[in-house]
Amino acid sequence: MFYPEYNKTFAMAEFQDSLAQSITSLRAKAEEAARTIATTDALEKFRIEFLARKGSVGQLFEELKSVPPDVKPKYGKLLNEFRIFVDALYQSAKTKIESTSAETDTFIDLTLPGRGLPLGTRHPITQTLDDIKSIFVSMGFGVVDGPEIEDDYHNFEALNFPPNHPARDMQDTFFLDKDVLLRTHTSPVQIRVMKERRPPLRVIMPGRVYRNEAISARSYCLFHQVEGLYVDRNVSFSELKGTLVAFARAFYGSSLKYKFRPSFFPFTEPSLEMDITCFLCSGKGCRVCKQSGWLEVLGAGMVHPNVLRNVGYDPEEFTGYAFGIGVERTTILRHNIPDIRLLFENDMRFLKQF
Ligand code: 2NL
Repeated sequence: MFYPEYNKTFAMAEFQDSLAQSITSLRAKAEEAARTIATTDALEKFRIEFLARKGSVGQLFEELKSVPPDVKPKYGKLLNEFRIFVDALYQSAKTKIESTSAETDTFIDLTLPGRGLPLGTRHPITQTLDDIKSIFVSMGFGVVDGPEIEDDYHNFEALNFPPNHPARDMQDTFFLDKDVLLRTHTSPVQIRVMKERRPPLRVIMPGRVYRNEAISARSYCLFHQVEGLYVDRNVSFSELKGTLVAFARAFYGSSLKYKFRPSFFPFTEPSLEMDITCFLCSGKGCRVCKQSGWLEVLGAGMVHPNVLRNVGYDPEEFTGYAFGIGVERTTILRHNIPDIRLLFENDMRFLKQF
């Protein structure tokens, strides 16, 4: 375009028309081109055609050089705005391509096997609990549970603990209040069950119990028990022994050797403890059985007549047996675990081994 110096007014008018026309037609062209951009190649073609130094927009800026100086700022501003507009077309086409190519260009192999989630295992205490439970359930025992927070009556008095029995001592029992405590055994559940139901009664109560003892490799302030109870007419001591032997064979193996020793519990009379031959040394004597060749596995006895009277059963009509199994002790023996505290630390390196 030529703008004669001598007629500025004419030149301005002509330039305005001409530039306005150029912008209008270029704008339509650029919009159309931008709409159809679908690939990175097309995007680059658009940039070269419109935005590069020698592109259409650049050409208009070249023309601006020959525009009379007094109108230059005005048209410069107009052109700048147009360049920003075309650049915006370019940027939005670019964003569109980038977002779609991320989806279409990434190859996803749907036939690949999924990433496996690490599987948890049952805690060794839970495994022992489940094993003990299923053996007694198969013999016809029901499973019941009850509160861990108890009162003196259910935890001690109803179980024939004399008023000044050392087990009631502050050293052994966690008291929450004068008459409120954490149960020291699961027996209070049996008291509750016997008060609610009438014989025949054949139940086990697995659960957590608490003792305020010095913590060591052998004892912890918290542990688990499975207690069992059978009350009916003519329940005998030999039936108790038969049941315990059947349990021990199922749990420790059928070739097991055992013996019963007389013992004492306030809530049973007579009372016994059951020993089995040490399965680590087969009775020869080792660290685990303290060279005795025998392992103590449970305590049991015939339910004391006072306990039966306390729950409203006539001891002349009904007899019963009861037993208690320490779950931690059983687990420690079973796996030869050196320290009871390992069972409560939840260290994955330990738990993964079971
Ligand atoms: C042990 C011994 C035992 C019982 C628990 C019991 C419960 C009632 C009545 C009579 Cl309601 N007895 N339980 C009886 C004998 C022994 O546990 O050494 N446990 C780890």
